[in-house]
Amino acid sequence: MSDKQSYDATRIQVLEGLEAVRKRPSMYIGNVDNRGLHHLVYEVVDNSIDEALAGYCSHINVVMNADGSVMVEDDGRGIPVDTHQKYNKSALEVVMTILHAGGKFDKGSYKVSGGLHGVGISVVNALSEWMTVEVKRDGKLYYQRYMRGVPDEEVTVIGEAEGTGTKCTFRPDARIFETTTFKYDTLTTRLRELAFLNRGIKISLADERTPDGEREVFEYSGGIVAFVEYLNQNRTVLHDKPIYFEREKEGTSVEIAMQYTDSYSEYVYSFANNINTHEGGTHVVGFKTALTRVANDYIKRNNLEKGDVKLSGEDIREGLTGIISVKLMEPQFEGQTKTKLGNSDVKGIVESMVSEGLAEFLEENPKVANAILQKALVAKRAREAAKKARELTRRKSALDIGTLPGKLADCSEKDPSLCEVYLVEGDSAGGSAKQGRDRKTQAILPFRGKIINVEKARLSKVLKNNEILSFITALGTGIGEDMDVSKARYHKVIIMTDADVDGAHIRTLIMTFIFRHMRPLIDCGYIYIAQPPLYRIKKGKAEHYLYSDEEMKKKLDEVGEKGAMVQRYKGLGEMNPEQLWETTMNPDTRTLLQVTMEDAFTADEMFTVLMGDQVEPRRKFIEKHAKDVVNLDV
Ligand code: 0RA
Repeated sequence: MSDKQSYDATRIQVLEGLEAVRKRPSMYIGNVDNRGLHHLVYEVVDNSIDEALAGYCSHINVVMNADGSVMVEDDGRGIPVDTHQKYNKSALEVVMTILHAGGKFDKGSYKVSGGLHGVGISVVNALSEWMTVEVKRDGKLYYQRYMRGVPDEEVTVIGEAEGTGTKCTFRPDARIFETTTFKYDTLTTRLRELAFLNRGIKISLADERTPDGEREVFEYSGGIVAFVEYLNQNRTVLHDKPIYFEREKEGTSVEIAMQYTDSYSEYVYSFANNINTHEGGTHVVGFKTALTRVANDYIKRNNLEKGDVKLSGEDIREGLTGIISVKLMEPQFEGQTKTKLGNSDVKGIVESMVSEGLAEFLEENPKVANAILQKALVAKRAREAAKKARELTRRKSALDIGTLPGKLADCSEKDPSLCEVYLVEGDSAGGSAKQGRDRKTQAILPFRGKIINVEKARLSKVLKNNEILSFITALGTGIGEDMDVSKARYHKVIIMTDADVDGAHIRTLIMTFIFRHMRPLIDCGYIYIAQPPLYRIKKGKAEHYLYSDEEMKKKLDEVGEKGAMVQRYKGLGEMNPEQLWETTMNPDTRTLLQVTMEDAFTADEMFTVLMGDQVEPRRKFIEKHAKDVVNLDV
């Protein structure tokens, strides 16, 4: 084959590769929604992180530009620019335009490769309206530009350069993505996480889309110890410093940081090659096994409790904040969302590290050990009490429908996927909703006033609360460990509270309970928030319902203020059944906000801060998130 022919052949291959990406982007980056959009940035940053993990890069700089593009710059070795034998063109062009070419040069270091990231920079290139790359290497500055993945021209030297590094800038293609506007807070969360997970790397982020845009630098010499301290900043800790273990064996590195607080929940997050392993895996199993065993050994050896007590894993993890981070050569990602680590040898490494390290820590710190284990023993008693209470609720609901809560007005349809239940604040609104509803598919469960704050009470106490009990019984799924989401009696649970501060508070209480004890309902997308109108304008025979102040003002300018009657709804109770149906419940005309969990850390932080007992962080949080708190789209 002549050079010319082989060049043409590779060109065709490139175009076919790019076309495949543009035709089915979701195969490469998940959905083309907001999440997929941000994955473009993570993909480019991951390449720089890989370069840092290989020991060649210390600073990554991310800038959100005014034209909607994002720049990612690092001080690594720079993408190689020499001629690639197989393709007969610059390696830089190969990395940027050929699918899965990126990582193949450089074996023997950790690569972020799983179902999520690690698809290669060429995918970002293919999905960008334009992209440019600058490489500093050998004293020269190399440059290439692409339109929808296709190079404008060959790699060119455009100047001289000091040092080495890579700078990528890209603007996502609006023909591909539903939205092309990056969110500063979304990038912040992930970049901060990466800085925690990769001790010492400096990651800067700047929002230059507005003159006074935000900027932050993330750099943690403490690594995941700092991560745990960050997660616990609004909690009351049982010991000053997080416990930290680190081990490296046959190319696999394991790090764990853990710290107990007085919280009643567990916050253990795990990562493999910087990817959040939501579904857990061998690293998590190894950790949990060792923790439970060491705790039980300690109790026995030190006679902390009479008789033969056995803590369960849950007991010893109550109030635990922990980060498990492993890095390994060939991670196997399994499970439904490919976020479960499968490598079996990791379990043993983690287990022996934690067994040895933790036993030693407890022996050396008897005061801390005592505080941790006494708390676990209390948790065990509470768990047993809660189990009894749960069995009561379960037995009740299992016997017959007669035991469904008396206040529930159920629907007649039996197929849960067609059924919805409205949780309505107050008996009077509940009454209107019962009259106004579609009886076939809509059930109404009214509840009175404030429900219990689950962030400040153990489950055994929460389960004595009547509003909560009614809700659990009506749903039919059970809660916590023995929850079975497939038993849900409704696939839409719609929280309907007044459009005021009290309403928002009550909504938060309900969502906190669901988040802590019935989270699968959120994962399944079953939780919704109703949007009742704020105003009614009546002029002559015409009536309009408005859902925000802006809408109301606009409407008044259209219809004219003269002779218009404006009513501001203070609560749901002021609407009659027909109005409530028309504005908030009629599936053809209503707006529902679906509650999603983009990121468990943000949600955790939100509920800890909003519902916990420290006042100052709450005030700050509400100030910063004033608009989100109103909408509470977690
Ligand atoms: C392949 C080989 C080498 C470095 C890189 C890729 C590399 C890629 C990216 C992407 C963003 N920043 C990057 N930094 C480096 C090793 C080159 C050598 O051996 O000098």
